Amino acid sequence: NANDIDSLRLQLISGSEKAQQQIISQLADLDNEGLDVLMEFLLQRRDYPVTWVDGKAYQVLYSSDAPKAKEFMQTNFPEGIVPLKSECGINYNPLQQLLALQDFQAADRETLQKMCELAGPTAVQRKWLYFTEVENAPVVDLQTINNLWLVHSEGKFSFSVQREIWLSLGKNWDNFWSKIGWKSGNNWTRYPHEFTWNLSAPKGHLPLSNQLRGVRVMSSLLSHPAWSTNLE
Ligand code: UYC
Repeated sequence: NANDIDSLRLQLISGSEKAQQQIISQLADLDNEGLDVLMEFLLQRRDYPVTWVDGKAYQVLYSSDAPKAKEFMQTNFPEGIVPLKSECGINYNPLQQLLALQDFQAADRETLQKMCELAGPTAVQRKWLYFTEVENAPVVDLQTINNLWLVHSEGKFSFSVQREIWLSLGKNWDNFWSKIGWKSGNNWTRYPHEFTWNLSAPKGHLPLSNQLRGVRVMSSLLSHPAWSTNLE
């Protein structure tokens, strides 16, 4: 009823992230009135830096069949809520859409594809990266890819999350692999079926970087200036 909705609306605006997360799920189950509150919430927050709480609200509306939610999204957020900035004219909207749908496996493929596009046509053909190509990747584009993952994974997945964990472990690769679920004991996690393609995965589990050719690419990626440059 109206009172409950009002109380949820207030808690959504003022609660902790944890509370906001739960309220968004509750609102999602309420259909119409819940969607109204989520739409109002997204509009109110559009002038502030985007967080994963916005991402969760966005995902509920994005997946809704309600015509008014569809119209609202088309009018206000046709390209999602993360600014899709690129220095080299790359279109990140397909990645945005896969992440909004929580299709993490397809989003992971798309991410590798985009990273190769960033590196140029020879990398696109090769389908993997040299560490020098990663070093030269533009800060803006890496930040866009990273923000998309972060915002649409409740803050769980992204290169910057992986970097934080890696640094917290003193850059010890073996401890890092087991922490993010890429290795168990002496065994590498096998691609693709042994990876966890949803939010029940360990923090930093995605996006993947194949280690077949060594750690150098991932080392360059996690050391990239993108993670310590503030463009705003
Ligand atoms: N794979 O094991 N991986 C592939 C990972 C390794 C291997 C792709 C991650 C270890 C082969 C992705 C891990 C290893 C192929 C990942 C992992 C290995 C392949 C698809 C845990 C053997 C086919 C994209 C660290 C012991 C390669 C791509 C080919 C593919 C990811 C084998 C995303 C995170 C050392 C044989 N693995 N990979 O890069 O050329 O091809 O067809 O890391």
